[in-house]
Amino acid sequence: MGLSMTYALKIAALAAASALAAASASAAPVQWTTGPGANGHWYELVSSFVTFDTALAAAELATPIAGYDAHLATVTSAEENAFIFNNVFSGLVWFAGSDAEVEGVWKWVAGPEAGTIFRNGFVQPPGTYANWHAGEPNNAGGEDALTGFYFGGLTWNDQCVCATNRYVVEYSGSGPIGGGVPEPSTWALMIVGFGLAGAAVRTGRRRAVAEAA
Ligand SMILES: [Ca+2]
Ligand SMILES: [Ca+2]
Ligand SMILES: [Ca+2]
Repeated sequence: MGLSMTYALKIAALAAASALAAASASAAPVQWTTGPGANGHWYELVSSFVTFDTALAAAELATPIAGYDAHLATVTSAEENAFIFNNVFSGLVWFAGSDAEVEGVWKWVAGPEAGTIFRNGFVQPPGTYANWHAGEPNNAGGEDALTGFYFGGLTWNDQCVCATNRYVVEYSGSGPIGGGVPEPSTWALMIVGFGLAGAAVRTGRRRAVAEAA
């Protein structure tokens, strides 16, 4: 999550995410258990068309699978990219990459890899993976969010955060439950806390009205 994302946008994204949680259509999660790079993570396509920020927030709110915490998918190897393409969805989806914080500096913004830079200007940092389509990312008209499989194959594109796409939730064993807490979870929890406080205030008001009546 970029620091540039305003609090108001976060609240709007979370509100949309909460609404989505009730209405989203998703395929059954698929676990990656065999083949090179298999990590035991679960992957799930959510077929609702949502903005990047909503996908990021909604993925964080997905119910963990057996202790594997949920986040918008991070794709950190060719094998993981191919696994998702072949077993989860081969069409256009959001992944948890963003250069909203610093233009041209692409980071993973969810999951255990949150904060890892996978493209720095025109340089791919050693040990990282990316699969940009030729000529991408091009920031055409201002594009700060990562989409996979945009061009019909395995390659990636940068797209406006305002676009609406399906997305892939990844359930990773080393997420917030087992490791550090990514920033999006922190604010999601904070906003849930505010929501509860608001509900308490509303209940109090109703009580006051009832007592006055
Ligand atoms: Ca991953
Ligand atoms: Ca950009
Ligand atoms: Ca682009």
